[in-house]
Amino acid sequence: MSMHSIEAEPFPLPFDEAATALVIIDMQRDFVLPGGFGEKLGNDTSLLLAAVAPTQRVLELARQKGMLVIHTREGHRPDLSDCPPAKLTRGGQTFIGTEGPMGRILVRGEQGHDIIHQLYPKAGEPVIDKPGKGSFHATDLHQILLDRGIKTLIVCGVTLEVCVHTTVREANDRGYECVVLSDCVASYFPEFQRVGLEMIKAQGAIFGWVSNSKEFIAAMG
Ligand code: C5J
Repeated sequence: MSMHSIEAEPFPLPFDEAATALVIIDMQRDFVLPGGFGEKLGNDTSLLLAAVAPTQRVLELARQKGMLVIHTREGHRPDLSDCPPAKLTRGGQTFIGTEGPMGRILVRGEQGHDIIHQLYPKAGEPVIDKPGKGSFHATDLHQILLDRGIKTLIVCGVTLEVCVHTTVREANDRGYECVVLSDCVASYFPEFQRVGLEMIKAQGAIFGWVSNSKEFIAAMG
């Protein structure tokens, strides 16, 4: 056991380093880089790029400390058989599976589906390929966390109000304590970023805690 306490809102959270995992959600080229799916939907990807450097610092420390690091990717089989038909035509347009500047959009194995080089997984770090927004739906994430005795999740990634929120809400229901690092998560919508963080920590940590990369690094000593 190696206990720490992180300054967080709504109150500091003690955590055992050996029972804590860093979860980095969907830092994929299609979402984060200009020319990907996110930009094709009309979004400003620079808002997401801002989360990369702080997440790199957190990732580097987690690796140094030998913490479990988990990466997720949203995407689908090349034949799209795991993609609900409704998801294909959201917003009245078809994006998923069509040819984009970085290969077929959100299709596994394509360049755009993979993780940006700055946060690229190292050998031995589990990569969870998920067809949904949440990281538990139709994946083996819960089993991996159970097997390692994980109790606390330090959460980074994009987008805050979609895949990060869905994951944290589900994780909270499964009994994990989640700390979302505010500078390591991002949304295409500044208002959603602000309100999304408020929602997590509301009502005495209704489904998690909010802190930041500096506090995580300080807590780890
Ligand atoms: C979205 C995600 N926003 N990773 N995916 O569609 O949040």
